[in-house]
Amino acid sequence: MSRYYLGLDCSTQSLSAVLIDAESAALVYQRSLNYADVLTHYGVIDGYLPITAAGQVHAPPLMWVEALDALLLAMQEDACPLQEIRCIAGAAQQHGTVYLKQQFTQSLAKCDPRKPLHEQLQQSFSRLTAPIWMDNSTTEQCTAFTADLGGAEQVNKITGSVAVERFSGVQIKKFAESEPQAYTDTTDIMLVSAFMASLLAGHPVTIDYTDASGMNLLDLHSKKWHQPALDSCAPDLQKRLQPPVNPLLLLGTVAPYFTQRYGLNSNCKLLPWCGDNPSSLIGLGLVQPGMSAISLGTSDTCFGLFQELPQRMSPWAHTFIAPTLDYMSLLCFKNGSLARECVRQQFQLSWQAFSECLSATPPGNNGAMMLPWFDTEIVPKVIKQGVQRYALDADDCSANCRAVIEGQMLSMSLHAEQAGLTPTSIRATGGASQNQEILQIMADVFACPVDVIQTTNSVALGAALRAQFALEYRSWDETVAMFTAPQPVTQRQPEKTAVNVYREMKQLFSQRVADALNN
Ligand code: ADP
Ligand code: XUL
Repeated sequence: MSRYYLGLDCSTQSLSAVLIDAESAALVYQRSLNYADVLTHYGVIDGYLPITAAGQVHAPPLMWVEALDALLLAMQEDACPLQEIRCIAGAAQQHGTVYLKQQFTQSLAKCDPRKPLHEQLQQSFSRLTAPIWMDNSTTEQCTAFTADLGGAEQVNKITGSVAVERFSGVQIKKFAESEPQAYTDTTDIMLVSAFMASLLAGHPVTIDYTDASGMNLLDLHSKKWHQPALDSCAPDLQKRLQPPVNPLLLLGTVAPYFTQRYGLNSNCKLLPWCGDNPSSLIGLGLVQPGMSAISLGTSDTCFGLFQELPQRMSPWAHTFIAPTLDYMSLLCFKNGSLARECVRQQFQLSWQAFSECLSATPPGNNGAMMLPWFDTEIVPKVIKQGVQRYALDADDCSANCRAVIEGQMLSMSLHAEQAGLTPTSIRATGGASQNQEILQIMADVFACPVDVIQTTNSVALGAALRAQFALEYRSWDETVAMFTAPQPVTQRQPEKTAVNVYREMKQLFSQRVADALNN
């Protein structure tokens, strides 16, 4: 019997697949499909719709449906061995909510494999767009929710995070308050992860523990919905969510639509989908406490696994249940790739030229510094966007390239430290982790070695490894070992002089962040 496992990643900008063969320990296939490039008719830029109201960032869920068909078609055309796949797992951008009518369940159950899925699901939505993690339009709801639950510390202690705008509970609250009739018409509310899993299963699948912990609604201690949190957000919310599921519990087999249309095996098993960051933890091999990872994607994230819930939760970190059923701590910085892209585009540089600018400038940037708030920021909380420059000419190409990267790394290091994450080694991933000059600055600022693993798509790889774990019953260490060994050639070591420069610079940076936030 084959030992092929497929991992899918429905991220902000693209849907990706990674296929592994556990027999030969080989990654046999990878493919990624960018929504803005391939599904142009949805009109998304960077994966979301043009912004029509302050802070409101939405994406059309039908686009993710169509992307799934497009990806499977591409895989079929590439002669990917779909028939051989034993189990599929997936992961998706966290926090985004999809609002469905009763019709969804019926339409899914009777999907005709001769017609594309999105044509058959058009009438399924009680809300045509889904707020995604970049949405920060719910400050008012956060305030009311926090008061209902007895204060920020209490919310953090129970749900693993203080109330945050992008988390699903307050997003649901805003919808229920502003569109009560549409909320009444909603029978199921899913996260992007559960929505995608439902498509593959052919019936509604509930939210898994890992992604449920990104909603401010789950009691992390009992792994059950926290009733006062549900009650604060919307009436009869429990009915629309169903109890959260263990991410390692098999869901059954793939729906006939996919076996008939793409030749997937009718015995192919399915797992619930996770949040992308929890999945990346596995894809990076972080199955033991101690190591940390930094993902340089649309958002930049910094995270690590631990076994016990901390006594005191940091206000910066989000604590999620990990796919191993341990815990993970995560800090999310919104000004990630999009901020780097702003500088690159301002000076019309290729990534190669951007890297050359980094090489041409010294650590510390001759005293220039940037707070890279091209957009509003999550960590630290910046509600009004605005890049701050110190001793930095806005037209100086090289200095701005270095300043944006140094600003990002200093901020990550500073806030990770405050949340108890002081890595002794880092595994880097995400689109920008292929950039060696960026990784060198990371190693110097954090004063520890930085490794990169073979695939840039640790989220999809993590999903494939979860699928393998669920069917093969090996230990986590054994499951991840073959696929997550770092590449020795790409290891970046911290350089002593640069480390000293950044140690001093961090203090000044910290002061400037505090001053900027007070103004
Ligand atoms: P997400 O999964 O969040 O959609 P990715 O992890 O796929 O994002 O990262 C995509 C980003 O990677 C692009 O927006 C681009 O800015 C960045 N990227 C690609 N190549 C490089 C490079 N050589 N240097 C820096 N950034 C890069
Ligand atoms: C994490 C977060 C993002 C999204 C998109 O809290 O909001 O990392 O998961 O990748």
